[in-house]
Amino acid sequence: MKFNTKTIHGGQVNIDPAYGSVMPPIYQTTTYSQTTPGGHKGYEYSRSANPTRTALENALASIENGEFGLAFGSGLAAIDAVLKLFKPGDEIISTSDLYGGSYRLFRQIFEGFGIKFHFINMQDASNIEGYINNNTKLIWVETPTNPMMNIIDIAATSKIAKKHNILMAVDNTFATAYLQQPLDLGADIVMHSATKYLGGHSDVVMGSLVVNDRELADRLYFIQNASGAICGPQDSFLVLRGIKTLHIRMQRHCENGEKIARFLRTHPRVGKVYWPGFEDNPNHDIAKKQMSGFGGMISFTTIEETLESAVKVVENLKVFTLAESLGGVESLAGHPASMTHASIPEAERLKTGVVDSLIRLSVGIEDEEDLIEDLKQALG
Ligand code: P1T
Repeated sequence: MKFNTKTIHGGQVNIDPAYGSVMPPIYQTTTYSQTTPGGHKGYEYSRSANPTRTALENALASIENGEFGLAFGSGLAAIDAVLKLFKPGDEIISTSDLYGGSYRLFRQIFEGFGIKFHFINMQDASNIEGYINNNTKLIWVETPTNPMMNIIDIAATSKIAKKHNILMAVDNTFATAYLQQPLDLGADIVMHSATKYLGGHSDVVMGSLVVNDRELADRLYFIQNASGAICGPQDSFLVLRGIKTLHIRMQRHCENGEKIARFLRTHPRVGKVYWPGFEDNPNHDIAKKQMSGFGGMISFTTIEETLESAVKVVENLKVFTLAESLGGVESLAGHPASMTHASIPEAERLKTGVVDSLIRLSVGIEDEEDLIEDLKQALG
């Protein structure tokens, strides 16, 4: 089955054996009757499994070309489940430029439990090996990174991980399975904040993991059930519905993203523009190799390079909404230094380029002319 068909049908066999409903029923139930202790139809308690969540988990696995999908109450809950695979003394290598909440979870929760993190620049994959030792258990890759849009070579990184027998996880939130399929490139775990493009309508907070290895899936399922950070049936239904239009939304996000990136680059009040589709972007070749498009996320700085100038621009936007999050049909603008990445110490975020004048755009699927007009008036 090809990708566009998969978004609509993937994993969705016999979705409603009772009445043949085309959309999966929302099984709004916590529990399931048993004829005798243990005598049930595969479902006993909705933390352990729920049929609507199963339908979603199968769809998630299908679009990522994976075997096993797991859905969680948020993206961070999904990352939290991955990190619970490890124990004190274990070491994890992560991209240094990543979502502020992931950084906070690593540093302020799991470091306290004795896991050591190395935050490094992975744009040159040969940087990674210097940080590997006998305790290294995971390479955590976000690509494109949030918010600097750096691209990490997934295939090259997975080769290093395999050579040293280390797990590799990719946060695929920005690209989605439409643009990039990390498991096919050698990753062991693909993670999503499904809150973003998978849900696609800014109305659900959710996370997901997809893996191919049964033993790894069993361990993650054990954690999902034992720790309990699952999502509910209504939200499962909504994200399943979102996935059905992922391909057409992403196509439009990419088209609008390109128009806006190229517009910003020519604007006299704009400083740097970060978008992997520019031919002279240092990561462009890798982006072209591993992605089928460049997505709808763009970051840029103001020419004045001041906090005040960036704040003025985001306050003046009218079609773009100033808000956290991304990946919905509507365009959003954010100020990473004070919003999504405020939990990263200033010195750390400045090292990765998250300066006070940086603005991040999640380009929606509105008419591009309206988005460009809005940016023009806000920058002017
Ligand atoms: O918000 P949540 O569903 O828990 O997902 C966390 C997360 C993980 N990974 C990436 C790449 C993300 O961008 C996020 C969430 N990010 C935002 C809310 C944001 O505005 O960047």
